[in-house]
Amino acid sequence: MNRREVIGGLSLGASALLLGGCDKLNADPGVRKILIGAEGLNLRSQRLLAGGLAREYRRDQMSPVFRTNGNTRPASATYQAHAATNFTDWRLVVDGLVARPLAMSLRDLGAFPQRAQITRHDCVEGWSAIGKWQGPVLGDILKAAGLSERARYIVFHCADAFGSRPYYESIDLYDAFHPQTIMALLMNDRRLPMGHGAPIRLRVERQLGYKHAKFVMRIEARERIDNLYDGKGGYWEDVGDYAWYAGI
Ligand SMILES: Nc1nc2c(c(=O)[nH]1)N[C@H]1C(S)=C(S)[C@@H](COP(=O)(O)O)O[C@H]1N2
Ligand SMILES: [Mo]
Repeated sequence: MNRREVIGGLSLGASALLLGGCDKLNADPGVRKILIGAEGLNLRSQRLLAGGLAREYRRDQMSPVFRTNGNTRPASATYQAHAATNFTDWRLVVDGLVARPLAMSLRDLGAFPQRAQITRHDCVEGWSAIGKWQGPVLGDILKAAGLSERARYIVFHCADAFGSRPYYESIDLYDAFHPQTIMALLMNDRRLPMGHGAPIRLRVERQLGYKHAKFVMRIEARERIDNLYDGKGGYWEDVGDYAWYAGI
């Protein structure tokens, strides 16, 4: 059986599994309101009709060149010091509405089961590239931290900024616990290069490129995002009026 058939066969099962895993979420009146009501046709049609999984590709379909976009070298002195020491003393913080705040080294992150996926990245500026990403599943990290019942959003705080505005992004729990939502440590089988977000970046495969936060330093579980920065849930959402739910 080739990879494509495996993925094709998986998609029904995985979306059933996903729905199973989301029973608790669906039972939450707030989440039900988001899924059914307020967020617009794109979110609803993607989630109810698309069958759940982003397409995965074969090795021979990988792009020979995967360009970088946005910031490629965070200016912060702290970040640069970590980069100079191969992120040995760097820690990924997981905090906010969690029972057990975490500060994880690259080794800790490597100890989670690692998921690999070859997917297509689509930038809103009109380019795409197919690459391989590997790292722990975000849901496993959130389970390790013990997400509070009050948490509705997962926010990714990045090391870089445009001027005085730090880059950040956010997703809801449906995408946070999606089986293809991973924190990538490897790109195309190598440690994530700085330009692509070293040491770790988000892959949230059914959304556009700007949601895939690079240089993630801190993952924060929150009840609300309307009281963070300009309240739209992400850097480009705040400054460029980009959609918060950027379904492909
Ligand atoms: N921290 C951070 N994450 C970011 C960006 C950025 O500038 N800073 N740019 C976004 C955009 S618009 C795209 S298309 C992708 C580009 O990822 P790449 O550089 O690996 O191609 O990262 C996204 N994540
Ligand atoms: Mo982008």
